[in-house]
Formats: sequence, C-alpha cells, structure tokens
Amino acid sequence: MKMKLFSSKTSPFVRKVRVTILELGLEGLVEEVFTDWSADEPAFLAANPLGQIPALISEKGEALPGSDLIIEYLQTRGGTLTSLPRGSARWAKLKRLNLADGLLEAAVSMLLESRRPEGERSLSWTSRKQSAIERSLDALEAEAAELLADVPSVVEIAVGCALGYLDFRFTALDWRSSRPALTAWYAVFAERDSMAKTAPIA
Ligand SMILES: N[C@@H](CCC(=O)N[C@@H](CS)C(=O)NCC(=O)O)C(=O)O
Repeated sequence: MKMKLFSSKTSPFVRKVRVTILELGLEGLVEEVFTDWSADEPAFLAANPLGQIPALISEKGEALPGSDLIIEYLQTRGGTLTSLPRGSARWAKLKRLNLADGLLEAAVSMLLESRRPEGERSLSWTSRKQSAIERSLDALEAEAAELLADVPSVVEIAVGCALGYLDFRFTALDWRSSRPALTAWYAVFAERDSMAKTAPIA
C-alpha cells in the first residue's frame, strides 16, 4: 500500500511535505488526496482530529498529522536530507525551524482573518500577526548565513516554504526590502526542482 497524503496546492505546510517527498525521491510511494480541510470529511478527520492538512497515512495505516512529524517519518522511508547536528548547533537550527513554522501560522491566520465578513475582522489581530511575521523575518535575516545552500535540512525546507508563501499571498508585505541576505539565499533555494514543482497554484 502507498502512503496517503491529505494534500493541497496552496497550503504552505503541505508544501513543506511535498518538497520533502521530492528531495527524498519518494514520489512513487505517496498517493496525494487533494483535500478541502473545511469539508470535514470523516477519513480526513480520522487522520487528523485537528482538521488540518497535511496529514499522512503510512504504509502500515498509521495516522501522522502535522508537517514536522510527517517530514520526520518520511526521512525514515528513503533518501536523505541534511540531518540536524547534535549539540548546541541543533538548538539554533530548531529555533529557525520554529520561527519559520510560527511565521507561517501567523500568515495563515492573517489570511483567514481577511476572509471573515467585514464587520468581524480584527485590525488589531492582523497587525499583531504582521508584527510577528516582520520580527521573525528580521531574526532569520540575521542568521541567513547559516542556511544551507545545497542539500537542505528540514530547516531550509520550512524557511523556503515560508518565504514562498509570503510571495504567494502577501506580496504587499515586501519581505525582501531590508533583508538582502535572506533574499539572496531564497533566490538560489527557490530554483531547486522540488520548489519549482510545488509552486502554489491558486
Ligand atoms: N502545525 C500544522 C499546521 C497545519 C495548518 O495550519 N494547516 C492549515 C492549512 S495551511 C489548515 O489545515 N487549517 C485548517 C484549520 O486550522 O482548521 C502543521 O505543521 O502541519
């Protein structure tokens, strides 16, 4: 049995998983089921009670919800990403992973807020999320020299998908302005086959 991925062509969290599948060369082992998370289909909710994509069903039928867990699992199935070091360098790398994931959570939250009926939108919430995104980008800019230019780790995949999502949904945010190191790193990373093949489609 193939693994089954509850997937989407716009979700940045799903994109992290789709990029990983391509980087690991696992495309033949995964069946994608394009899923509208708001439809609350029973098979999807059984795979992820949180009602969020991505969710993966392993070859053995195990339900694995959430992009970071899925990526960890996929790395046991074949191929190689750059693995995270042990020791103190590990925490710096995982910090960047958390910044990228948190930035995405803030960006998705902003998008959903903008889709609420006009009278129900909160400007203060949107502005709080935007500030979190700006600060996280500044923190990533300060450490952009640490991002790998070649075979990525889970950190580069998350940062790349986060920046790609800002390009897709928040062009007005102009994340490149005053962030030259991140801009230069992403220009190279975005050219990877795995990134080109998973570019979001509205
Ligand atoms: N922490 C989760 C976040 C996944 C997530 O927020 N997915 C969004 C789509 S981009 C979703 O399914 N949202 C529906 C909801 O939260 O109800 C992960 O890393 O996979």
